[in-house]
Amino acid sequence: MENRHYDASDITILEGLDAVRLRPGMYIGSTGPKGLHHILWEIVDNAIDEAANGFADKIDVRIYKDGSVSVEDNGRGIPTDIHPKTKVSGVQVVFTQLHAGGKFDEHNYSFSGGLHGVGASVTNALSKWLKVRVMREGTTWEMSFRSYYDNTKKKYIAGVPEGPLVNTKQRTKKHGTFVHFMPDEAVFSTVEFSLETVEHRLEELAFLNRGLTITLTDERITQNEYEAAKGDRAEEDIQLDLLGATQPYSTTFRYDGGISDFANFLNEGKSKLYQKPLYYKGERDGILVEFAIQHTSEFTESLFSFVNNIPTPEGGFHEIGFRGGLTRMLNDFARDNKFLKDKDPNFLGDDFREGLTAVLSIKMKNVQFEGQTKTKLGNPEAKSPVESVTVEGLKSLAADSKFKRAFDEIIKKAQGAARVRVAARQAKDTARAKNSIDSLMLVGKLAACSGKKPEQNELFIVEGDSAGGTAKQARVRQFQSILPLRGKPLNVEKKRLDQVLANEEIRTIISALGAGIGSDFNLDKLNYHKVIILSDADQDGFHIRCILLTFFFRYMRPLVSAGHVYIGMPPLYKVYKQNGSVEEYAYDDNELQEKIDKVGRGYLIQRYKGLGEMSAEQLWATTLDPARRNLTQVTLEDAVAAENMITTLMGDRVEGRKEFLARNANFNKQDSFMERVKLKKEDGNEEG
Ligand code: 28G
Repeated sequence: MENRHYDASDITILEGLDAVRLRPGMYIGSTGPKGLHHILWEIVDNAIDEAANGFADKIDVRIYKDGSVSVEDNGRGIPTDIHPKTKVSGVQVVFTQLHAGGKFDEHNYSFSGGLHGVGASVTNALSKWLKVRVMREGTTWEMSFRSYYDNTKKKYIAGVPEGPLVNTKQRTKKHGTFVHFMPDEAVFSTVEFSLETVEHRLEELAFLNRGLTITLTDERITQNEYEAAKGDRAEEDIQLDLLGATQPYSTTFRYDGGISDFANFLNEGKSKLYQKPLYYKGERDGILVEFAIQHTSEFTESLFSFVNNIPTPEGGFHEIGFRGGLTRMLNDFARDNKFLKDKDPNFLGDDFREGLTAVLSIKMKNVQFEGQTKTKLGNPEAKSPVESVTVEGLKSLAADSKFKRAFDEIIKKAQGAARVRVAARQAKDTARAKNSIDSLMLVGKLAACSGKKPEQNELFIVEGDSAGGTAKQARVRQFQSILPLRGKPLNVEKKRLDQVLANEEIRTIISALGAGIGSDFNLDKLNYHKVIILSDADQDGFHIRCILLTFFFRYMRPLVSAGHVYIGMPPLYKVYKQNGSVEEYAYDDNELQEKIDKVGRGYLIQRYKGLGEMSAEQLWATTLDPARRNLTQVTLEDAVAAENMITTLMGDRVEGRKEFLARNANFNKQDSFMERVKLKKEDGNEEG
């Protein structure tokens, strides 16, 4: 290899880089794909710092066909003058001195920690070559570095300048820094940058640095190839796109809403309790705290936290402070606004975090990362400032009339969560207190099967005591359980869902299923792998079905998503001959004509107004017998549709309700709403 070092005195400086080369893992964690990307993040971090300090607003990242990568910013450009102490240029210092990157002058906000911020010199040390171009004061400066095996010394020499920083005299109006490097394949197990990883991280950085424009270009693939691989554009369209066939894949990220946009992005496609995320930025004891929160109608909490732009999925003291602040402020708010009466206990933090999507980004010095993957903030001093800023921020937001509704929605959601929590505990207590009269009563209603294999067991939830009684006679005891629901216990129009939860039959369902409820719901404990709703084909039956689906959707969602819920379809008509020689069942009006034709002359029709009118034999033949029945598996979308029904039906919007009832007035048609939302047939029950 060529070894035209321009100055022997550099060798002392370079010894640091040789150490990096000798033990890369000490500086970048590993020499696998993570380490490879790490040397890119080092360079990107420097560009981000320049932007965070207000000197750059654009960063371009490019992956080349040969596998090299470049980063360019439009900042001030790394200083080119000779450093009086070291007698070399600022550029050379940045790329050859360990820890020269990241933390420059005292005045700016520059934070780093852990393996991050080890500096651009580490990237240089682990690259085959690295080229820098600085555009400053109207001219262009260049310098390049190289790593090679020294045959006489029998070792690698890392990041050696190929010459001093030179002014190319190339005049330019641009300003900024351009760094282009080739990861050394002798160091890394793979030198192939992952477009997905790079793209994901750059988008994250664009969210975290509001207003910053970040572009990514990957010359290894064309625009068309990318889109074909993603599959979000029609194949024909892609083929016709001539420009896209030649242009390298390129994308631009810029979020003027910063982490508020991030929260919105994370909630895309979900139903939100309020549209504009609650955003605040503040500072306490030298710690910058920024958060954006938005609640959805879902149940899971997702908190995305960052320290100095580094994700902290393992959490840490900043998250503890944030959660504490959220709980404290919202409980205060609930009490001040009479959502909580004097005698009421506080909400739990969990109640406020149901359906919460939050982005928390803090900046602080001397970070200590801990945990399995070193992504947990270990600085205890971060907790209290984050908590204070969170409380102060939420207070100021709540005082703003624009956000009043959002806070009300949050509290209402917490009330729901608290009710479920209490109901879940009650259900648990009920299950535990096996001998209590209460539980005996609950069990009394349930005609439980004798078999003990949940995979084989079926629970029929049957509308009405009389149909329930028939079903008990008709069932196969070994694997079919019957739970009758009283005629009108679920007056769903009048009752809010929380009241429904207090309902005895619902509690019976919870204890019969045995898998808990809400966040405690555990599919592994489920007693029945088929939960079959059997209701009449009239308005009441329709309501009961909706409320049950809504209940399952809200409080036992995994039950629905795992496909355990079914709708049993009793027939609407029996077509038969007086002498009993033929009997055919029709499940809708079309089928009725078919069956009439089939039975032929002298047919009679019986129309079933409800399940209660069927005999045990008929119910068995049409609805219970696995070989003959007509079961429809409920999908998550069906449950969503059912929930929408309930919200429309039970909400204050009378027009919505009228409209809905008008549209669905034809209850003869078994499935006026189920028809619109595609239902999957039970396995092995192919009849359409
Ligand atoms: C494009 C890829 C990565 C950078 C700057 C700008 C300055 C700077 C960077 O200073 C401090 C002082 C001398 C070594 C600072 C410019 C003050 C005034 C800067 C980057 C340390 C480094 N004017 N932009 N470093 N020196 N962008 N982008 O790396 O001793 S690094």
